[in-house]
Amino acid sequence: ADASLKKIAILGAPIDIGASQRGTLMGPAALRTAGLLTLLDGLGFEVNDYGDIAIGDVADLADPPPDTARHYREIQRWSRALSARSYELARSGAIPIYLGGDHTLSMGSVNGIARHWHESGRELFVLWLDAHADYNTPATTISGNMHGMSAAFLCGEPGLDGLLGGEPRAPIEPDQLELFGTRSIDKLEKDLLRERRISVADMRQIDEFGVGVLIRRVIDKVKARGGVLHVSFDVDFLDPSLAPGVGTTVPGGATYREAHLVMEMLHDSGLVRSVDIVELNPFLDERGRTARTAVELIGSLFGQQITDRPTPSNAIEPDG
Ligand code: 4U7
Ligand code: MN
Ligand code: MN
Ligand code: MN
Repeated sequence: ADASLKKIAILGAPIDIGASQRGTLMGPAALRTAGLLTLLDGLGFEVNDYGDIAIGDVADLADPPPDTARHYREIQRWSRALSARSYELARSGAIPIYLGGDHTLSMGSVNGIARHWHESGRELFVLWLDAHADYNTPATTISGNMHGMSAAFLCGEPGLDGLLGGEPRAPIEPDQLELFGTRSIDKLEKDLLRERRISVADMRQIDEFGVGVLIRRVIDKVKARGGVLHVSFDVDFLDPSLAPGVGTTVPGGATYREAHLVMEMLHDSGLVRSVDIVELNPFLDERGRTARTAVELIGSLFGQQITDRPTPSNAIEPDG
């Protein structure tokens, strides 16, 4: 087994201007307070916490900001810094876990990771656990909030072309994106998803077939193509009764056990190489419940089990 796979790199990104509700900037601190590092350490990982990324020394670019992308300039700074850092972290062989921050974090984190896997000749698949599709562009958005544009940006949709400046952009193909847990899509967003034939495991499908069947389908697809997986976990994937600490709650989300099963099966797949935890808003949380739930789920993603089955699938597999 590849020893570097037992290394986890934690990086916080206290961004909150991508959303309309302020407060996700406290997310990294809340996730640490809820015991994320101790938990991963206890699961046998060598955990390095690189603190929160700073954007103070990132110079502003001069490209014209789209007028329907709010706080474009600030998000540009975060995205450029994150992409560069994320590329380095992915290259080190460790498993990066990014602590948000709102979902604009992924524009930087996933771009850097995608660049790395592109250079390594492996396909990167992105599993988007989220109530929303985040497939708006400056041309389709109703709110102008950039956290609703990150998946579209990563698939190379037009409208934010200058966002990364000189930082190399590494778009994924629409068939490398897997939306999961979706239950709120805007009208123009829906049209675009259909046009691009993006795979969507929405809540209706989850009700009908169960998360087990649907997540197995994703795992099998990634395995068949020799790819690796990035998990972009928007906490609003979870039902609001279980995760009140988010700004954009949508009823009818994943239950406690559905979410854990997803994470457990992903762990057993051995495919996960990087993770975002985004949209946790501690200002809206109830006594840390949402933060603790998110941390428990990351535990399942990294091998926490009810019984410790001594099966071969019980470990992250070395690169094939
Ligand atoms: B999140 C929305 F209009 N689609 O674009 C938009 F409903 O990262 C929501 O998934 C986006 O939380 C939600 O503003 C972004 C809205
Ligand atoms: Mn999201
Ligand atoms: Mn969401
Ligand atoms: Mn949100």
